[in-house]
Amino acid sequence: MKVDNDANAFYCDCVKEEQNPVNAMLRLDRMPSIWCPGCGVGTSVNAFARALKQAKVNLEKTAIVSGIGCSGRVSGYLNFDSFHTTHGRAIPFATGLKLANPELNVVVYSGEGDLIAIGGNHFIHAARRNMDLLVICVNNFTYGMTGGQVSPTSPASAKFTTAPFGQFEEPFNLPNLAESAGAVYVARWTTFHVNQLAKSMREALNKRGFRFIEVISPCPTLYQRRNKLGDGLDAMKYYVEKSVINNNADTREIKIDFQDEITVGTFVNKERPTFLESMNARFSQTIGASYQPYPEG
Ligand SMILES: Cc1ncc(C[n+]2csc(CCOP(=O)(O)OP(=O)(O)O)c2C)c(N)n1
Ligand code: SF4
Repeated sequence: MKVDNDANAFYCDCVKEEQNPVNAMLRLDRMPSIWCPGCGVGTSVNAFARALKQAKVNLEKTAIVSGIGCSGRVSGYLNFDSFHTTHGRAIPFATGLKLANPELNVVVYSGEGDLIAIGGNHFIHAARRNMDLLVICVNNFTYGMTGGQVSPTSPASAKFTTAPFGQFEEPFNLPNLAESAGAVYVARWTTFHVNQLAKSMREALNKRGFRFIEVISPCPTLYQRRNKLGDGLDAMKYYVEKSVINNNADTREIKIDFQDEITVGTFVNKERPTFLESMNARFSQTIGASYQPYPEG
């Protein structure tokens, strides 16, 4: 790795502007990132940056919101109006942003602990309302940032700092949770499926309503080491071996067991009125012609 010491930036020559098409999307002055070698969060960001480049959305009006955790650091590395909010509060913050300025494309990008444990209540209600948000959840089955505790997706029998004899609680199946709560777009990919992931992200960026993408991602430092699952490359081998692409799979059937099959694909892609469309329709109907519709973005 050749290090560029001339500029204020400290990054390897593999990320020079002319060489990498996604550099404009990133805050290179903040590189290197905090993520460990083999971590999947950065891989997901690469797919997201490519999707942003290809999506037909106004990048000037795109905002990224994340909560707390290793995945929650994504907002700090993206070259957009970005907000690093408190733990579990990315979705309510993003909801406020969207309602205050409906023209914005608001993306929430965070971990399953942040979004589904402390933030679980916000998640289900935003999906129920069909709030116009794209939510990207990096699911590494653990709380990485705080030392490898059990998370709401931790597979049964895997070990964690808080479950040294193996965890036994039923994990959430996130695509099914999102669909049941009302999401209009639901997909799951691993960090091996970078092209499919970028395509899903692009598709979801160009759609309105509550859109959810789960990214199954390695945490070699805490989850894998404790469970003797090797490094980042071993995680990729596991994803190759055990992933089954099944677009339109019934989300009730795609829970993830410890080191077992992972069903990936785009499971839901449908239309229903967003929160603001429903609000305008209801008030127009009940108040009548004097109602001035709220801008829908
Ligand atoms: C109110 C509050 N409670 C607890 C914490 C500690 N905390 C920080 S990150 C985190 C979990 C993050 O897990 P996840 O979202 O899965 O992200 P990862 O680090 O695995 O990417 C917790 C519990 C906090 N910052 N604030
Ligand atoms: S602790 Fe895990 S999730 Fe956090 S940066 Fe390291 S590998 Fe990634």
